[in-house]
Amino acid sequence: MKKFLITGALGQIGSELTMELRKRYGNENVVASGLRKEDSIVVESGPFEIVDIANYDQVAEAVKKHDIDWIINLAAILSAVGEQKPSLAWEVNMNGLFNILEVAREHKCAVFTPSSIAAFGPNTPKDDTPQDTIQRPNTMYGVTKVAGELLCDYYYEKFGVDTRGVRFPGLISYATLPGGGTTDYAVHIYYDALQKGEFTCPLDQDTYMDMMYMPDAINAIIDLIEADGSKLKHRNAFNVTAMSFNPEGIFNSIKKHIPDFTMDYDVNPTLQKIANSWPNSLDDSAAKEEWGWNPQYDLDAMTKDMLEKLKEKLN
Ligand code: NAD
Ligand code: AKB
Repeated sequence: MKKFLITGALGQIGSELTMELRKRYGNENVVASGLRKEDSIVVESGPFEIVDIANYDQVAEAVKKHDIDWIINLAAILSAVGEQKPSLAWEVNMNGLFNILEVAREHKCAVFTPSSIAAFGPNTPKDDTPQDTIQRPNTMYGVTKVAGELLCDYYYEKFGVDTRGVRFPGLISYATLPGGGTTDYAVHIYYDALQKGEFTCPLDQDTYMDMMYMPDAINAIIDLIEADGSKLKHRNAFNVTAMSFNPEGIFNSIKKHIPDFTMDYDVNPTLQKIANSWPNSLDDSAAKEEWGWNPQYDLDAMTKDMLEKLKEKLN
């Protein structure tokens, strides 16, 4: 049985991935980790370690103690926070990733680490953005993501570390709030629709971005980890997407369930600049061809499920 170490396990993806992996591989085989212990089912349901990925020794200790086969590196600083704290973003996203890869090389672990649509930039083709294309991002988060893709490729080519990753779009979920990104509005809009009946959107109405519902993101990670490595050509940077919409699109989808819901705009220039530099929609054919990527949720299916689950959670 494989043993996993998940870094950043209390975050938006980690809190759900940990539970799904524990279901499939057994609680004892999935070690969650984070900067501190919190009241969470993730901490209570299986092994948990304090691991700051910027601290090489903490990463190495956790890997040795639990005899880890796979490190799933979800610890990161996201785009909006990264623009406020660029040196922290570099420290965690680059030096932290370097530590993960070094420990993986020494202890013969495989590594999954996600990239993002942020790895693209203003001169990347915006529509049907190809798998292999221009990547000149203009955010610190984007710089660390494109450099991270290259670093993971390097560790595979040079040292044979089995590195894998996807370029996630904005992820929408109800279990854990997002950690400070540009796509977060597409989560907050559901909370405000249910709790206030109105939402003020920080991005303008023409802003299209790729998005995905969390169950598809969790399946993407597990499917890629379980894929036959010999069939993978784009190991660390697979474009994956499930839908592309602008604020009007998600608003109209919610309005089908909450007819009185209203939305206005108060554009945040920092977020808008970031969003404008990202693609409108990705071409994810390489992921489909190389490991069978096949998302299940479109916008309306996601909205229906999000509203149902969030209503239960908020009651
Ligand atoms: P998140 O912000 O919700 O969670 C990240 C976690 O990392 C947090 O719990 C934070 O406390 C922790 N962390 C921060 N610094 C750390 C450090 N030095 N050591 C250990 N832990 C640290 O992020 P997420 O949304 O779960 O994202 C996980 C990964 O997926 C990141 O690499 C992110 O770039 C990528 N990604 C996420 C999205 C999305 O929409 N959520 C989209 C594209 C890519
Ligand atoms: C962000 O907005 O920073 C993230 C991402 C798309 O990487 N959600």
